[in-house]
Amino acid sequence: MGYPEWHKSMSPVQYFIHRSKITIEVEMLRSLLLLIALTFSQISAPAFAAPAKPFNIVLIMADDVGIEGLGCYGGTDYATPNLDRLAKNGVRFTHAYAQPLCTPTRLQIMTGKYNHRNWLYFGILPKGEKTFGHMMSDFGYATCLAGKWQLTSYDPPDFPGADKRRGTGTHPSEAGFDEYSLFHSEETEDKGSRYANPTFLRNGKLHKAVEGAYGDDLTVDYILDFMKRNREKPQFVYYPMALPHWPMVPTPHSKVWSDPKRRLEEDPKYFKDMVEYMDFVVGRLVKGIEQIGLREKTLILFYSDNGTDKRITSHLGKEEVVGGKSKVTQNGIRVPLIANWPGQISPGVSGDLIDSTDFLPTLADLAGKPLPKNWKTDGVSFAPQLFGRKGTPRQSVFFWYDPRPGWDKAGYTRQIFALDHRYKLFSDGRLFDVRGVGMREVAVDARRLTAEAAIAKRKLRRVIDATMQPPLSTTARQEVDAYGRPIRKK
Ligand SMILES: [Ca+2]
Repeated sequence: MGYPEWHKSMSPVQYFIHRSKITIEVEMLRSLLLLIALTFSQISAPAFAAPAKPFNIVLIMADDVGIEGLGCYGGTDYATPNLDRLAKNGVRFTHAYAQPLCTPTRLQIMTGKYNHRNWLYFGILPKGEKTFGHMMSDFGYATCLAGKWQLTSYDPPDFPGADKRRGTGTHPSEAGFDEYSLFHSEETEDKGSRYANPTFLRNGKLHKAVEGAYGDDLTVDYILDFMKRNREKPQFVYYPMALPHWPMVPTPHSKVWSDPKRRLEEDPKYFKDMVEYMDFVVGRLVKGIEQIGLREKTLILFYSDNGTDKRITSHLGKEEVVGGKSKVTQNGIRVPLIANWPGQISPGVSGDLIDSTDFLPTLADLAGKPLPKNWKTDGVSFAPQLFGRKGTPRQSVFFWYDPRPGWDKAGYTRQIFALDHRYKLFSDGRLFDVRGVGMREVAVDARRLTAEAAIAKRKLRRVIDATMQPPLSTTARQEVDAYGRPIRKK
């Protein structure tokens, strides 16, 4: 029988009694919960006492890897010793979620808002949006943004309607960070390689096809140099890494790397090398922070922006998991989240629900500051849970997912849904049982709901209705196709 792994100390019967009590409590307290956790609320004071001395926060976000990519989550195909060590000595979250694609998650993590608030186009962070970079800079942190961007411009020039969207996003220089070094910083057709012989924009200077270098190696070097130079200040580093996103190409640890002509050779077989190199660069960053004497002052978070590439099949224990990137199923949205800070964070595993809007209020809590005046977030801080406290865990996570308009997005439709530890409800009424470990999802027959399923359905319906209240972006108010043309629904 599957039941969540953080309840493994209970028998299934105890677990169901426990869940039933929670369900009743949720029902009784729904008004309060909606008020404090589920609505678009403004938080005016910190709910959490951060450690007294300011410290550094390094937020690493991998590009396209679900929980099955990491050994510490039960993945069996890739060696990830560095991440496994961070998890073993830190807190590993079993129920962290992300949107199924890059831009939707990147908007949420940087602005603390669900996509229906500020979504315009794929590959665009709307100009003028305030990010956690602005917030942490205002709090007095030295701020560094390094890795992949893809939020200034996306559509190729010949894509219908592209002239309305190209270059309308936020340039890295406007994103709220003191310094940046980024792949895909401007037009897509100029982006070059993210891996071997990388192209990147560093503080306004474009470096094109740097022969012999490898993207994430340069990024880690840059971050360590930034941290060394700013060692006297509290620092916030956001590292949206390039790995292990397509194209599947060799890494410096691949055998064929010794032949420079083969370094951009594409083959899905290189995915294993890429996941393992992702782990290696995380290890190199952690070791580098140790070597510059900042490890005791540095909290490290590791997260991923969406599930694994659909071309890749991996294993989670004995379960075969086909990569679910772009899909709204567990294999598309269930991602790793690890927090590690030696001497400050006690080892543990948390089953609390987390989503990408939660990082911004968590960072504010960690900085010991209230959110800036008039800043509204959909997120809920998980800072208390990092330090062994109960906090105010979410009772559900919400998704407004529609990656249109944008190049290559014709196959997508709008999906609005909410889920908890047991059920997932779409706005159109489809209900799924997601109870248990792994990627399980089973459609529930709406004509034969158990009492528990009926209560959960009502609860998740209220979450969707409450979260969908304004403000809404123009794209959320009027559904459009991949080319930005309004869709008239009958
Ligand atoms: Ca991604």
